[in-house]
Amino acid sequence: RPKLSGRELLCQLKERVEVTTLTSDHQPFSALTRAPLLLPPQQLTSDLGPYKSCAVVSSAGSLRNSGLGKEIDTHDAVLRFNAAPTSGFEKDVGSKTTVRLINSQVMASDDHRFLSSSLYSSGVLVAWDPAPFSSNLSQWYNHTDYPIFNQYQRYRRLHPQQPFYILHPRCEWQLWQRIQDNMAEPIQKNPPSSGLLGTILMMSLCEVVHVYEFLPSRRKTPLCHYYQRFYDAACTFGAYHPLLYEKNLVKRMNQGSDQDIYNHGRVTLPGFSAMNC
Ligand code: NCC
Repeated sequence: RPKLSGRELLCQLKERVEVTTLTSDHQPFSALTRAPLLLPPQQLTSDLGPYKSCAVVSSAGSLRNSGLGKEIDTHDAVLRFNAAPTSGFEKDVGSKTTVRLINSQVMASDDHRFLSSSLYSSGVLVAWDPAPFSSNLSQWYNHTDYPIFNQYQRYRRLHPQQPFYILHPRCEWQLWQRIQDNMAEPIQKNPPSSGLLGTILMMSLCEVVHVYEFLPSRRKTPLCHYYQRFYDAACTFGAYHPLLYEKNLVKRMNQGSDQDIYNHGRVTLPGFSAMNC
């Protein structure tokens, strides 16, 4: 199979990955009339943006001492992940949060105090759960990895004003397929990491997307997260998620320079609206 150029890869993403979120009229959720999930009536992409310039801030330990905070905050919208804080780390990661993408493990585990912690109360929330490959929504609804729907419903009741979406699981596997089809070897059948999902999400909302420390800079470190004293190289290279393959794909699509990666951990990708395919 011929290796696709960066441009061709970008067009494949635009054409074959649908960034959609669940809405209240989707089956089986629309049938839950007695205890509604409180899903939004509209898609994330019709409620939010479009933005000119966006930042996706990975949670990597290599953000520590990066001094990237000011630059990150100049973007029109900033996406962060899971329990990644800004408070106390502004110099390195900035303080603006427009969207927070969270996995269902964060929503369900007691340590994260998802329902009560103020960490989650700013910006738009988007949740996702590793859905079984090629399952329909009803099959997934009955066998989620973590209790995403229960927690979603509880959070929505406590914070009815905060916009909160759930990513359609089809998006995970369409993205996974793009990775697999562009790699020479079989990759693990687990969904892509929040990092790549968030990048695609911003590509559907923004003209240009800057991803920080997804491809590690010269500050590369076994420190897992910039906000925790926990060391594991698997955070950067992957175990459950096909993270190394995700990074390979992003490297091929990067429109910025290799020096930008090395010095700033910065990758530049065009948004879908700015691409001619
Ligand atoms: O670690 P996590 O991701 O929250 O990081 C968000 C995204 O940043 C990129 N990253 C992170 C650390 C690092 N050293 N290098 C990186 O490139 C990755 O793209 C990552 O997706 C997740 O994807 O949701 C993940 O979540 C954690 C964990 O559930 C949450 O942090 C909550 O504690 C997972 N860790 C475990 O399950 C133990 C992680 O595998 C993936």
